[in-house]
Amino acid sequence: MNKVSILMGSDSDLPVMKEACEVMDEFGVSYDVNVLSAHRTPKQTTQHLEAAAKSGTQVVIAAAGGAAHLAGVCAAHFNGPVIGVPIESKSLKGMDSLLSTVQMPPGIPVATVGINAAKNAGLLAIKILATNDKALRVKLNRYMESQTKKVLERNKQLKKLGYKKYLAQNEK
Ligand code: RP5
Repeated sequence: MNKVSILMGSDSDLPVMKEACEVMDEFGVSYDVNVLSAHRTPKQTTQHLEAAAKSGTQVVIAAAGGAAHLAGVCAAHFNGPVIGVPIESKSLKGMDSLLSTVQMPPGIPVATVGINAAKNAGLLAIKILATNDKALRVKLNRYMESQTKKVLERNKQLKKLGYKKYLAQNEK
């Protein structure tokens, strides 16, 4: 049983979705990653979601671009939390993906992150799992602390160098 199942409508989404995989790797959470489409493989997508629910998968992350129905289809077939990642599209820069993922009808919620925000989708999945997993909560706290430290260190450097030197140093 994998705790998280990651789906994307096309392998062209993988360069973005690898960031969600990296979060799972970093936190040591089991996951599977699949190219399955709401439109091109409707039957296999449904079968996968039903099997995932039966096997005890707890969170689904679904990414698609354009007329992005994948996350909605996942939410229709999987009773656990579904996180939608709208993928940036060529013609409308992902606004089409964003609106078709986020604007779900009442009764079928999809927790939608920003356009191409696969890392946040991964972290949201970790946060959901951590509500019921103490070891994961500890890892999450460490992650948040290290993020805070990094920003404070940058602030210290900025104050020390002034903005011109700071920028010049980061351009190197
Ligand atoms: C969507 O159509 C996919 O999620 C992808 O973002 C988009 C384009 O797919 P490809 O034509 O690159 O396979 O279903």
